[in-house]
Parts: sequence; structure tokens; C-alpha cells
Amino acid sequence: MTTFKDILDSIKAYDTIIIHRHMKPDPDALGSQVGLKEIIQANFPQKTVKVTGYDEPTLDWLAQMDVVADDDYKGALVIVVDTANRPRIDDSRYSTGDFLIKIDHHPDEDFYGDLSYVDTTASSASEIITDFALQNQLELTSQAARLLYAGIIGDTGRFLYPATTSKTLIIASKLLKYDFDFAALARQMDSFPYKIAKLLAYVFEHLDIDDQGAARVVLSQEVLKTFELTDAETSAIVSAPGKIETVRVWAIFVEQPDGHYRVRLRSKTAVINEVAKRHAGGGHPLASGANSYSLAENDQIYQELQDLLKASK
Ligand SMILES: [Mn+2]
Repeated sequence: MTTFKDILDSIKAYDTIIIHRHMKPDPDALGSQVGLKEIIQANFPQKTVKVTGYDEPTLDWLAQMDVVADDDYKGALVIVVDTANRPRIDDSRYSTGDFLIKIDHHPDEDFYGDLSYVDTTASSASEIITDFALQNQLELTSQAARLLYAGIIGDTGRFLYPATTSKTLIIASKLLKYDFDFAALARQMDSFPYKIAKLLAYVFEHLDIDDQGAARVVLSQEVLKTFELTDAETSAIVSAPGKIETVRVWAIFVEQPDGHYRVRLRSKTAVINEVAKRHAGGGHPLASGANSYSLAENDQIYQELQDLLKASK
């Protein structure tokens, strides 16, 4: 079992550390990635610490990536945060360093790394990184605290989801002692562009809800074009169907440019990640992602959600 001390020892042993996270980053991916960079940089100023991956335009206000050369990986420590499966790691050069560490909170279905620290009881990777810093008595900067707090409130829906624990709140309360405007951060994360408001109206208008509480909506490429949205921007509306009292599980099918569908699955209580696994996906019990390659498969996924509710009744 890898400990925080093992991770710290590895960090101490390397001059260059490159931190990766998953593709299509959310606040937890960016918060844990760049928060860890800030912590290492503050405590070991002589080390070179870089973060890499695609710069997600909707989150560039939170954090930005560095330019990392292929040569930087020579003799480097690579740390991957918030990423359960190797194919989802942003920037495939993660395997070209000298030593690899995985730090994650998703179910550990793809064992990778020379060291692996996976805690599925943690709300977020940002909670783990904060815990790592506090337990090792590392200095936290206000900027690190802001990033890690953003990650925690991102993955817990501001402490709404069941992944929130007593420990999550203790760790969040420690982050709040640092000097950053948490109310402005929460407000920014809870607001959206006007075009998203229009998309919300579309989703509520077109949601198909059965009498068990299984709901679905399809966002075609045409709809995305009409609202001038990218796939990443649609993440802002994923939780919306759950606001409806009668909805218990829901699927949002987002058509991709290649014609296949990225499926966002959510549930209030029924466990849905087995459905995701059967359709080229996976994730958490109540929040998963899958992929569908036809309209028939879309129907099949919806049918499986309906069957799940019938079985759990
Ligand atoms: Mn996460």
C-alpha cells in the first residue's frame, strides 16, 4: 500500500516533475493537477515542476498548462492525478518519464504506475492532494488552496453529492483558512454563459421521462451548432434533469463530430456504472460516462436504465 510518505520521497528524489490529468478536464482534474504543482513548487523551489494537457477554454480562468518538451521527460518523475484509466490520460508522453505515480479517487480498474495511491472514499483528487500536503506538513499557498477548493466543490457539487464525507468538510475548512475569495470562486463555478441558459431550456423542453423516472435527451451536432456549443460546454447542463422531482436516473446523449454519442449518465440513488461499463465507459456509482455507436444503442442504454429502476423498485 502506497503511503503519502512514499509519494513525498519520490518527489524529493527527482529534479523534474511533470503532472498529468485526464482529458476533457473538470475543476477537480485541473485543481488537483495545478494545486499539486503549486505545493511542490512552494516547498521545493529548486525543482522544475510542469503541468501538461489540453488547455480547456471554459476553464482557463482557473488554471493554464505549461509548455513541456519531449526532452523534459528524460529522468523525470511523472504524476497522473484524477485519472482511472490510461487511455484517458491527457498527453500520451506520461509513460516516457523515469518513474510514474498514479493518484486517484475513481474505482481502480486499470492498475498503472510504479506507485499507485487510490482512495475511492475521497470525494475528489483535490481532497487527496490537500490531505497529502497537510499530513506531510507541506506549506500550502493561497493559490494552491484556491485550486484545491475548486476541485473539491467541483466534484461534490458544492458538498451536495454523497461522495462528500466528514473528512471532505474538514479538509475544505482547512483550505478556507487561506486567503482566496471562495465566494467569488463558487459563484463563478455556478454561473454560465447565456447560450448555456438557452441549452437548458432546450433540455427541459425535450427531456423524455418515463413513469419510473428514467429520463433522456439527445443533443445532436445540429443542436450543438444552433447553440454554438462544444461538447465540453454541455457539461454545464448535465445535472439539470436531476432538479426535476420525478427524475431518478438520466442519460444525456451528446453526438460527436464522428457520429458516435458521448453518453453522460447520472442517478440520484440507483447504481448506474455497470450500465456505463457495458457501453465502452465507466465511472462512479451515481455519475458515469459511456459511448454509443448508434441510435439503437442509445435506445438500448435507455432501456437498461429503465430496467434498473424496475429492478430497484
Ligand atoms: Mn475527480
